[in-house]
Amino acid sequence: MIRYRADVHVDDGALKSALAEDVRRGLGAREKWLPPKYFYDAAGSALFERITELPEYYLTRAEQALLDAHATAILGEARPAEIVELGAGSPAKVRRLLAALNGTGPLARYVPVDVDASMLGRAGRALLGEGGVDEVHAVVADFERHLGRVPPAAGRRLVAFLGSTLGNLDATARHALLRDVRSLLGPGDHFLLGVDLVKSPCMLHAAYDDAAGVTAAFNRNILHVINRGLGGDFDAEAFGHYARWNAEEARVEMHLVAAADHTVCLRALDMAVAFETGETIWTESAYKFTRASVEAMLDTAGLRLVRWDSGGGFALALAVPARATAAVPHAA
Ligand code: SAH
Ligand code: AVI
Repeated sequence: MIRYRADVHVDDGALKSALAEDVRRGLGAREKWLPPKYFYDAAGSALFERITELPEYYLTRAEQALLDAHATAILGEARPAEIVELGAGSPAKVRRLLAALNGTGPLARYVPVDVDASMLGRAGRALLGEGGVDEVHAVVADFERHLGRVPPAAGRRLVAFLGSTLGNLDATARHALLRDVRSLLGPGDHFLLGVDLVKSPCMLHAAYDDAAGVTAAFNRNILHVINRGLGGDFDAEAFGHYARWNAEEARVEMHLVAAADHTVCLRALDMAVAFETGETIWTESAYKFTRASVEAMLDTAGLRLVRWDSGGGFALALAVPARATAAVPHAA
């Protein structure tokens, strides 16, 4: 029996053409920007793993503590036969969910979905070796475009989207993604969402501008990804790292700031990009939430909050598909 399989919907070619389109649009704009999904090549994923261990980056520890404290109760409610994990990254968090299945036997199937293939193979095989799951069906895909390609459910399903990665999308993209998640769920299925909460600006700023400079290296990695993918000549060290809390929009904004006037060439696009001193590329937003904002966001996507566990400035929200509203009969 095949216990590990991977479906690749984003191969090198597809990634390159999406990167070309996004970079042309983002760096061609008056206010330059890049989509944060391009942080995550093998080097970017390794840098993110280092971020999760930084003293300032409380998010991962807070979420793991919530999983340790509440996974048994959450899984008792969801009773999944399979877990689909969006933006899975390392297996650290699903391991905590699997550990909480004690007594009910191994999970029938784990379906990690991630745009970076480098983590998925290693993580999947490690989990199979540990015996907590019978089958791993990895999906190398963009969760904003390819959720329709997640294989049909193999039993009661729990879709998990942890780490507050949903917060890296703006409101329109979040809504579209949650609608797609809704369509992955049938009656009895559940959605587990990890969200970072609004808190002190000082804590937020430190989490995205750590003293050791690991977040700065993670931010600059997007320029290395562009150099490799599009024949660029970015000097990543010619850009500073800048993070700021925008209270009005409830988001941390991450930018790369040009240290001097200069021009960058992107050979594959036949494109020259001019930078003035102090000009920025907006590389990421990390939206922060409240219970009310999460409930409202789920509600508009047809999902109903059934459980809320919070602590350490983070929260786990468990939701189910909302019942379709009964059609209002037409007047005779
Ligand atoms: N879930 C892990 C990892 C979070 S890092 C945790 O909570 O610690 C964000 C992960 O999402 C990375 O593994 C990255 O490769 C993935 N990712 C980011 N944008 C994505 C996209 N558009 N489609 C699929 N995966 C994406
Ligand atoms: C993956 N994502 C939730 C991280 C975050 O906190 O927004 C990515 C990150 N960016 C800077 N540090 C970590």
